Amino acid sequence: MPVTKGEYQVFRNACPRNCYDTCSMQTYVKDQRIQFVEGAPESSFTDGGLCVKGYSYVQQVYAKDRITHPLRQVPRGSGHWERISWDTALETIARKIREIEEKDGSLHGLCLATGSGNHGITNNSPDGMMSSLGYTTRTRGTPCWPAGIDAQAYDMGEMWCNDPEDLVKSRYIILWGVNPAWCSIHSMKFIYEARERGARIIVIDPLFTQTAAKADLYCQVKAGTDGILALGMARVIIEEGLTDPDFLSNHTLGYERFTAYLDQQICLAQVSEICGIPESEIRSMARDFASIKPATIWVGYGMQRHTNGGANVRAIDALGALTGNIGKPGGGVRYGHKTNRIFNYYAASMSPPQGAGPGKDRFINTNRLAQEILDAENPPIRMLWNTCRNPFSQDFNRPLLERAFKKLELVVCVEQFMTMTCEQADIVLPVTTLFEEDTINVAYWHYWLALNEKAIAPVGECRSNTRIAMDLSEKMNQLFPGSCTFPTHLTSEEWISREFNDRVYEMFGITSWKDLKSGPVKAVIPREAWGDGRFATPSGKYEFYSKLAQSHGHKALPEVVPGRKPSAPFRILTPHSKFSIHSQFQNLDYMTAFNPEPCVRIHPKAAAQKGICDKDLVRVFNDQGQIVVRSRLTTTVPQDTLVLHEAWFKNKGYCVQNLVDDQSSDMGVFKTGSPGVAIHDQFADIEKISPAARRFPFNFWKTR
Ligand SMILES: Nc1nc2c(c(=O)[nH]1)N[C@H]1C(S)=C(S)[C@@H](COP(=O)(O)OP(=O)(O)OC[C@H]3O[C@@H](n4cnc5c(=O)[nH]c(N)nc54)[C@H](O)[C@@H]3O)O[C@H]1N2
Ligand SMILES: Nc1nc2c(c(=O)[nH]1)N[C@H]1C(S)=C(S)[C@@H](COP(=O)(O)OP(=O)(O)OC[C@H]3O[C@@H](n4cnc5c(=O)[nH]c(N)nc54)[C@H](O)[C@@H]3O)O[C@H]1N2
Ligand SMILES: [Mo]
Repeated sequence: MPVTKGEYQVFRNACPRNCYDTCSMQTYVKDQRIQFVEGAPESSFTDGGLCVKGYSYVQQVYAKDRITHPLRQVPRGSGHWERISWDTALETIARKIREIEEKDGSLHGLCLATGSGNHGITNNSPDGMMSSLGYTTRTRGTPCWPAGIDAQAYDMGEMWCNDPEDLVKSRYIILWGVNPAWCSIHSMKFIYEARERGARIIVIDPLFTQTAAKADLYCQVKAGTDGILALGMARVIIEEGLTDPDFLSNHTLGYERFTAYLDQQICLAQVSEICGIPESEIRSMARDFASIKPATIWVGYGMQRHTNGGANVRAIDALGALTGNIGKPGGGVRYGHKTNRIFNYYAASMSPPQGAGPGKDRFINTNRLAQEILDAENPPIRMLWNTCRNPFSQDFNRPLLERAFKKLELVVCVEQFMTMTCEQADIVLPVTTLFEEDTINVAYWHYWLALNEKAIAPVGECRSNTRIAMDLSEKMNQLFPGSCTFPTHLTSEEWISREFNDRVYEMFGITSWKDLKSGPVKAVIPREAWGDGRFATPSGKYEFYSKLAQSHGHKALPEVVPGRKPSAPFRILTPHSKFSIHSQFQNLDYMTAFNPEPCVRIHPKAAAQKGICDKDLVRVFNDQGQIVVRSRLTTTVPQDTLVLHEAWFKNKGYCVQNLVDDQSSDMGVFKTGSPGVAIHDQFADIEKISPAARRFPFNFWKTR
């Protein structure tokens, strides 16, 4: 039962977005309607506050354009939608699944495309639903962080880092290619507190971000050259005798080879030239980082989205090891962690039906969805079940995706809003928001666990992912007995209970998940990441020299790997926005009021060369496609760079993926099954649209 506070019933919720902060929330309900939300005060991470997106949730739930009943579009892409019943929708889907199986003798023609729309633990049910039908095709990997995960796995055995709340103990903090002022706002208070206690804050980013604006030192590195910069710093640290000899001799492997490499290959003058940072600045950063203890580096996901992203993260890790900062309070090279992923993942793991025979799922690279659909043969992918994912907004090479979708016979999209992907679907199934279902949430950054309670009845005919899986199972078995093993009658309490085990209870110091009704709880963390000096690598040491990396086709040492060659005059960066999480939130009226229009950010000098003024209509184009958008002149971007933040602006036809291709980054296969994407190694040109051209109706969304 919820707590009653005055005229409100107060429920526990947890923001399930793919975000560092994964906020613990409280939801105030009156007359069965959400009135407002706030951050939970019990979590010292959330600390009673939400971000601008979090505060817009009430509008998201009750938005007039939310999809509240199943829809069918005939033909696909025509815009001719009709309302259908759940029964019709599920029967159409069930019959198609059976048809595929009969035609191909397997279910590999059925592909699940999941993304990061909802990270609630029971929201892994779409995976379980597929397993319960048989052996299907699945997307594997993640666009967020794969290259960096592998890099840390080669160096230390796995990705793991200190509690972000321990940032307050740091005395020197490098925020390297990360923008917490926008992407992890709750971390900022720990950074500010560290500064109040005397820490210096350094930001290394090609863009002068809002985080950079708060720093003591901003270092405008050229994109993709972070590895070289780190190796330059390493050379200074070694030359000036600022290493930690105890840590190096007791806990590392390959130090001699690493120093030999630096001696032979790394020259500071060249480093300075390549990275665009003065030699004196590289020296003083290296000295300060090595001598002010404890020092820490937060490596962002933005900086590893390059063809050499993994190699660059390895070079940065090396700085933490050289100076013995790894394993110390307030120290370490922070990237993320998965230590709390110890749930049962019951909703995700079902057995195939009897008679599915021996078989295996077929996996495709999640970061190359379009190409993988086009390439899949014997059997081809015939049906796509798309959930928690908006590929037409978020996936790479949009023109190719349009081609790939033409190959599909049936597209089902489980969604809240009429997204660009729904526009390319045959059937849209309306899904609940976090306030309309029960689940539990943990983060990949902080160490809190929170309950998410159903605060209101589902809006309209919306159903949760798990409920949809149960209902499809029931329909399958009704039409084709024994064809699906997914449970059909579990209560949400049962779904949650089945995710817990003794290890989870021990980690979070609770005896029942129901304890979470009184508030979120934090994992009991015995020591800092790698605090005992034992690493999970083959040697048990920090490996400057990794044979494992070498056996996977990479350099054994964190060597310089050149970036992708430019194919057009400007680099385009498409990072994350303050006002959206990917394709979510920017579509709401509340957010449009803050951030009405998309734009391309360009340096005034570059703009002058192109005859572009502020707010001009411009065309950004490359070999793959184009975007028409207004310009914004700003000195926060380098002269050779254009910035277009990723987001879905409803009705504006804006889609950065017209320009971004699916080039893989160097690492990711080892730990996540697929390489990452070089999202920031993209190039384009820009031109002003002449007044004459503007007289013709301009099709914003059509690629060329
Ligand atoms: N150019 C460029 N592209 C990028 C990136 C970039 O930086 N630049 N970043 C990449 C990264 S790191 C990521 S993680 C991806 C994110 O890409 P996606 O995973 O596609 O992310 P979202 O747009 O957040 O969510 C997808 C959809 O899930 C829906 N949704 C929300 N809640 C639920 C629910 O409970 N159930 C269901 N079924 N659906 C729900 C939302 O309405 C939304 O349409 O984008 C990647 N793409
Ligand atoms: N508000 C908001 N918060 C979010 C998200 C969101 O969409 N909106 N998305 C969530 C998700 S799924 C993720 S993966 C995280 C991402 O969190 P972050 O990693 O913080 O976010 P990004 O904006 O992808 O990239 C951060 C910075 O990397 C910089 N960068 C790009 N290339 C380079 C380079 O070569 N070198 C260096 N040094 N810097 C470079 C970009 O300029 C950018 O400022 O945030 C999460 N939080
Ligand atoms: Mo992400």
